[in-house]
Amino acid sequence: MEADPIIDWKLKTEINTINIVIVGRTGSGKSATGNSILKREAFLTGGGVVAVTCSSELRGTILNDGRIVNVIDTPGLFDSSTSAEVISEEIVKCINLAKDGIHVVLMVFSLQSRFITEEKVSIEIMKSIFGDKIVDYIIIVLTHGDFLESQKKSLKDYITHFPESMRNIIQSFKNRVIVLDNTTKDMIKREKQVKELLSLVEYVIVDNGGQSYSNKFFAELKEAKEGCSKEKLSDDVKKHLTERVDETGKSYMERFLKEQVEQLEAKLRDERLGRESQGEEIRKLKEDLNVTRRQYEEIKKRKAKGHRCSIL
Ligand SMILES: Nc1nc2c(ncn2[C@@H]2O[C@H](COP(=O)(O)OP(=O)(O)O)[C@@H](O)[C@H]2O)c(=O)[nH]1
Ligand SMILES: [Mg+2]
Repeated sequence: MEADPIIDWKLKTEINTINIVIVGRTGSGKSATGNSILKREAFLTGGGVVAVTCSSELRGTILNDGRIVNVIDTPGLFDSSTSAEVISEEIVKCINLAKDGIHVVLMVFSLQSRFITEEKVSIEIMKSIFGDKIVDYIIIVLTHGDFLESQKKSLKDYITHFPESMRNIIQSFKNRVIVLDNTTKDMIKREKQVKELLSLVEYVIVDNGGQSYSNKFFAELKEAKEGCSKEKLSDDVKKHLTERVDETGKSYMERFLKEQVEQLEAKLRDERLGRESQGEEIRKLKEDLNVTRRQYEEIKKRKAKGHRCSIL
């Protein structure tokens, strides 16, 4: 018998607890995004030493319809200084915190960020850890939407300045990308943004048939290690994850940095040739190129010395 699509939809969304994990670089606006969802200052924000989230934390709220939304805020897993061990440790912690599994991953990028190599690698790392299927659970959250407004630009216009691979990422998530302004004092706007985000969350849950992510991943690992204690299992998972993160981090980071150096060099050449190019534009490009070149040289050196990857 064919399922009635309306009943189907209702059944699929009838989960009582929704677990959302927020990942991204330090300062991208993860904690502020968590606070926007929960409508209170549940997580410390600021990006300063005191306000940086050191370890994954879970805070929850109850929606009008009685469902619970849990938000798990994480430290800067995709920062250049975060080691593969810390990433693995935090991922295991997140999965333990999300008892009913992870329903949605919010991958937070700041629209004000200029160096986005780490951001590109972060998607690859997520895929390498959880498998390609994780992509179906990811919503891209672009914070600092106020910056876009102040520039009077649409997202489409704005991202034309992003490196091609980052543009491709945003385009590939097309209907799962949301722009947020976490600082707005306009209550109507705040309400509208959260509603929009939660309907995207709902869309992802429905799209995944109401199945949470970690259940499958951990069930598989558990099966393989039957008979082990929980601590031993966690240790095994951490070890496995550390190796995956380390491997992917090294190879992707090198590839992406090389790609970015080439793109910036080409752009700089074009800007120099173009009559309409501004001095400021060229200065920024040169600055970006120098930073990216340094990062590229650094990662090549580390790789040659056989160091563990601390860049994601
Ligand atoms: N203007 C603006 N600032 C934001 C926005 N989201 C976050 N911030 C600020 O960016 C800084 C870092 O945010 P935080 O949430 O602590 O980043 P985290 O390290 O990723 O958790 C804080 O000063 C926030 O107030 C936004 O949408 N617009
Ligand atoms: Mg934080």
